[in-house]
Amino acid sequence: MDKKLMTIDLSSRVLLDKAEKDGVETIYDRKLSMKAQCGFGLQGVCCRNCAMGPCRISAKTPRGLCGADEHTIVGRNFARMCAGGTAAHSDHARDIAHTMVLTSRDGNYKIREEEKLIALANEWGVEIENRDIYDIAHEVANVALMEFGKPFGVSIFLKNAPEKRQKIWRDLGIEPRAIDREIATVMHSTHVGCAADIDSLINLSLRTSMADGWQGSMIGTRFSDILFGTPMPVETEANLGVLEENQVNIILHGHEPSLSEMIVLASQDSELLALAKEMGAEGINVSGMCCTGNEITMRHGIKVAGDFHQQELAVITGAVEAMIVDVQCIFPALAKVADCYHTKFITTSQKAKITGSTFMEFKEENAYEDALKIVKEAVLNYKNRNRANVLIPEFKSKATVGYSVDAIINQLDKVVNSQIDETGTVKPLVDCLKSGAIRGIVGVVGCSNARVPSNNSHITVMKELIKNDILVVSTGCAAQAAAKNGLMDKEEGKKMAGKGLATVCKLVDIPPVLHMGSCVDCSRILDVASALANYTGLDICDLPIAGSAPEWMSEKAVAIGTYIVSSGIDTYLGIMPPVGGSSKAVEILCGGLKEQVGASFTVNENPEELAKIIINDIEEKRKHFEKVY
Ligand code: NFS
Repeated sequence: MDKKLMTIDLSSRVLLDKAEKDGVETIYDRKLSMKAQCGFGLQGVCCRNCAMGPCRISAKTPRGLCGADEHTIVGRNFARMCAGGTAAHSDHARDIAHTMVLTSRDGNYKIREEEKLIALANEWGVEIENRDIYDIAHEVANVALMEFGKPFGVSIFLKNAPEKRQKIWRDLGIEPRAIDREIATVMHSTHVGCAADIDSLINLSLRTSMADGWQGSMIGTRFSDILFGTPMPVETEANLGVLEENQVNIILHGHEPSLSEMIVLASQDSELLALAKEMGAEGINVSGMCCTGNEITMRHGIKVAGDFHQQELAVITGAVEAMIVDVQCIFPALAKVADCYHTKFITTSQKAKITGSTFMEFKEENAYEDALKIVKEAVLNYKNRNRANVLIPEFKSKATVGYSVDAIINQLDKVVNSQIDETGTVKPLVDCLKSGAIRGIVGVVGCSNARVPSNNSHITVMKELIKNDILVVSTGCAAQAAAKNGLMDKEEGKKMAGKGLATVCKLVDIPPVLHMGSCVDCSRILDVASALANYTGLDICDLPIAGSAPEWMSEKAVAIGTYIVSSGIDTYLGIMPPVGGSSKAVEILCGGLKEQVGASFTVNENPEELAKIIINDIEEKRKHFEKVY
């Protein structure tokens, strides 16, 4: 297979040629040499949960040594994926909550959104009268930290959901209690000799994933906004063409804004800028990758260098002085690629040390100093760049990003006659849905997966949806694919949208695909869905909305998909999860759940077909919506 057909991204294609010339291996080479993948693993019927195994289920061996059948094994593996994803998102949130504990008037981290903090304090019953804002912040952080291990009660956020939804969760027993507890329960229940009932294993998977969406991720997003600012529309550019020929290029890759915010700040330090000049550079150019890229582009318009599949290619440009990472979605392969160029691959977190990288620990307690040291390392490295071996592809696209829920409501207010109607609500959006100008809203989210050509499914699905007047909201690497392909450019994007959606985009002044942030910010999508449901008095499952992850790959994505479905939003996957070995698991996830939570999964690996199914289902949902509202 021609390697260049494994991605539709033009920058990536240029750099794959360069990689070949430079003799550097990338994910695409590894994918080609991997050839056939393990069928048992793909089907989810391999159990490694005890050392009598691994046991693999086949027609000849229908049970593992303990007697576990394919349903039990698939169910256990699925539950563990949900727990892994929930752990990653929530541990990120925990770090942000700890960062809030460190805030002070003269410290590294400050409260940027006092109003948002006060609102949360009120929601949580934290005393605000006659108190210093930082005292309030610390107490609010403590309440959030208790969500990880509180011994009694359920997630503090559930009450924001429509009441009908809350009742469904209560009746099914999937209200998440404490985040760590749900993860521990799944690890316990999937230990040898515990749960061996597919219904119960899926029920546990739902509850754990709910601890991600309706607990951990909500803390992550709310606290990041309070600490670093609520995103508002801002212009940016996306793709590897954002690297600068004559500047120190720093790429921030990973997830937590506590590091990336400090690096952005440090890169503006006057002494470091002077040092960059001394090294012969015109300045310091910071850009982002993966979800850290999303966090900083949403809040500051920092340019997006690329997505998950472009991390090695960024180094292969030969123009990157430092790739600075914290946690999650970082290829260990970066160490070897960086070795072939002058790039410093700098790991910063004890949670994600990588052999062959330069480890420079970033501690929130010492944040700015640590960030200065790291940026200095990059600046000093500029002189080592081999100018003869630099290739920065020219491709980049304009994008408007920064659509937090607050930002969306602000935009909607533009069409409200404030003398007659209330501002600050989702009413205009409901009116658009009701009139049919917008047929529905779909969250297209998630990763890039080398099982399909990079970005192709994302772009195919999104283009099809907007052409059919469906507004798309996006997070994660899907959002980066959209940004790179002009779908978040207000002018270019509108041309690709159907008439109804294009008109709305013009009136409200938005692109047809809205960047809502990182994967943790899928919690913003839950907030929009709840706001629409609460405004209309309907349950979330009654609205013409859907979720889709056309190229998902991570455990985090499994947890997201599962909490989105649990929230009553049908979810459409472009990659089959490893559950195919259990007919019962497939039946429940892709059917039975509908009766329980009002939504289920649909899988189709052909993106054109996937888009068609979503559009048809949205139209079906509209029939019901038009009747009940
Ligand atoms: Ni989400 Fe972000 Fe990208 Fe996938 Fe990775 S960066 S948390 S997991 S690959 S979208």
